[in-house]
Amino acid sequence: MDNADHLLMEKLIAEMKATVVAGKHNDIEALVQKSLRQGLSANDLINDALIAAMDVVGGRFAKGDIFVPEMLVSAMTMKKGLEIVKPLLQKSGSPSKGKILLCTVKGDLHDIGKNLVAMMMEGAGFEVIDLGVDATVEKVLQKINEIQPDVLGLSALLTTTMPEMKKVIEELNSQGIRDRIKVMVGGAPLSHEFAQNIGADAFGKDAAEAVAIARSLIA
Ligand code: B1M
Repeated sequence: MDNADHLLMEKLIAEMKATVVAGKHNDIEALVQKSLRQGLSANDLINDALIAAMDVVGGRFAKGDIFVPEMLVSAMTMKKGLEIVKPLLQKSGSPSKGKILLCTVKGDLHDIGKNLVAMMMEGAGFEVIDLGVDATVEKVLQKINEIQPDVLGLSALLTTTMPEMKKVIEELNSQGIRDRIKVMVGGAPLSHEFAQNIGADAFGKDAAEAVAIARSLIA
């Protein structure tokens, strides 16, 4: 890539980031398609434009500069962008590398990060069963008993919903099935230490790390 290409990529990334921050959901698809046509990689697009934009949005929300409706429109804009990148992350035809049950825990409606993890997992050849958001302990356990996944992936973005993860693990213990399944947790407010404290097998910092961890947990 020469200097002119590099500058063009930076300009496109900045434009996409600004579009998500401003919540211009009608503009994002064309911009993402244009960036991919120009040779921007799906990974750079996701990390440097889409995720980076949500960090800006979160910062503005925390300062009280914007409110939930604005945050929601930005999230919708990011999702539209992700949908276009999704096929590029997905491989098909190869046998499943393992079964992953994913969800966002009870009380928590944040699903962008979880969806990204799901896309990357599918792209890496895992079969992903997504229980969605606001998943109660009962719903998670019922699904585990039904489909017998290799890994349970729990996501939380709110400090107030993190304790739900511990409740799921406690329930796995009390049903005597904890040793049959690996548990990975993730989400911005979590840490390795938290994962260890609640008895999870692993903490995934981001979607790429989540894939690497799933591989090692299943191996
Ligand atoms: Co909310 N929100 N939100 N929000 N929101 C946060 C999380 C917040 C940090 C904003 C802030 O104050 N700066 C704050 C939480 C504070 C706290 O708990 N300490 C917050 C709040 C307070 C709230 C409400 C309470 C606001 C209100 O109503 N007053 C409310 C709660 C609703 C609820 O859940 N019950 C709320 C609502 C919303 C929206 C609905 C408007 C929207 C969500 C839309 C949606 O997801 N469909 C929203 C958004 C968009 C955000 C921010 C701005 C962005 C989150 C995001 O999508 N990030 C967020 C601020 C921030 O995080 N910067 C914020 C991009 C995403 C790709 O990253 O989810 O971290 P992330 O996922 C990463 C990694 O964490 C990891 O991989 C992903 C990819 O790299 N990962 C995993 C995630 N899950 C994983 C699982 C794994 C492994 C890795 O293994 C299983």
